[in-house]
Amino acid sequence: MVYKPKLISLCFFVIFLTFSISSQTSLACHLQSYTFFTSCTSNVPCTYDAQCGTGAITAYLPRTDEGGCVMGYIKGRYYTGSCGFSGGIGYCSCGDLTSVLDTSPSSNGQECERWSGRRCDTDYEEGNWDSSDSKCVVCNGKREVSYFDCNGDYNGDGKCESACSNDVGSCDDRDTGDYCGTNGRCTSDCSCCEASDSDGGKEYTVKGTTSGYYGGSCQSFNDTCVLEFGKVYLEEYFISNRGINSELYDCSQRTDGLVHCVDGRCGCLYDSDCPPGGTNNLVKGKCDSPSGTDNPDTSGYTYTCYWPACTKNDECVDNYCCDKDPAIPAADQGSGTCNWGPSSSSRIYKNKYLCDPPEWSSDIKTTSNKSVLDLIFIFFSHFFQR
Ligand SMILES: [Ca+2]
Ligand SMILES: [Ca+2]
Ligand SMILES: [Ca+2]
Ligand SMILES: [Ca+2]
Repeated sequence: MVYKPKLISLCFFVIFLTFSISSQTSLACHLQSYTFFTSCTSNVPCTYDAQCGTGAITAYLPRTDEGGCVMGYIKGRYYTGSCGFSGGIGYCSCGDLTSVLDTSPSSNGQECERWSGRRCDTDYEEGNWDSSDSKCVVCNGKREVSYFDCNGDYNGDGKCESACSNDVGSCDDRDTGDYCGTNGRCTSDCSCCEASDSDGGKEYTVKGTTSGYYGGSCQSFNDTCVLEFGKVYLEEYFISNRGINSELYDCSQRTDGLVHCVDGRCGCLYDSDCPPGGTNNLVKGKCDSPSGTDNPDTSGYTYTCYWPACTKNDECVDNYCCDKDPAIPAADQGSGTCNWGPSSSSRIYKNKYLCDPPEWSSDIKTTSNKSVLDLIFIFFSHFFQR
């Protein structure tokens, strides 16, 4: 007798528990389908629901049941509309614009939701659908920080995620420094930094601009002259491993006359820096620079050697002569090349002298000297004859 009420209570509890468990399995969180409309007009006569709106679609809403979990994917915002009867006459009644769901995802970045908890509404979480990894991710800026499903919450990989931002492009599911695009690497800001070098790499005679990944961001550097260890070097930038790299280059080891670092490249400063060039490699080089001979054909200073046609003998290397030297009679002048050197005796002018054959002037000199002597001789011989 004493224990009877407790026994009854226990029986009721067991019955309640059994009912509770069975109702939870049969009434677990789920998505219920409804008809929605893109537009809806209230208070118009109707006989059935579809007359109240246009653009009817089937979509879902979470049903609040006794626990469990369900995932939904935002389809858009639509109206509910229903035909309600009062006194035998139907009138349309429209609901508010409502976010409705699909049961499966359809696009990258689509908003995804999880409904769970005691009545499917105590634990709500939302994220973005990552279609490449098939998961609902939680974003921090352009990166995935975590993801979730009905089995739990997980740490994200922290990588750039196109489901989080439209700016991620080819860096989706990649981290800072990872390869992307055709010749790029991802920056810390999740953009793909493509590498390029205007002078094609290590071109020491051209001032180049190199752009690409450097230290987590996209940067650009110009080849430049730097003072290091008491000497001026060329700091040459180039692309390496899809990023920017650089080296110090000593222009003075060159043999083409471009022996100084000038304005981000190897160049000449003085005419003496330039080796012989031009026709037959016999023309002395000139440097288009303030300390050299400015080349009027190029505006400003290019700090490069050039070899114009010669106009006089000293513009040719030692022991060679210019066929346009002013000492040559105009009728015999050439187009301005250095020749008539000892290595080509057949080309010595008139086959007699180097650069200054007597035919150019000595005949005239001899004639004038002789006439003066003649006058003196004539003058004195005049006295002796007396
Ligand atoms: Ca992704
Ligand atoms: Ca370069
Ligand atoms: Ca260069
Ligand atoms: Ca110039």
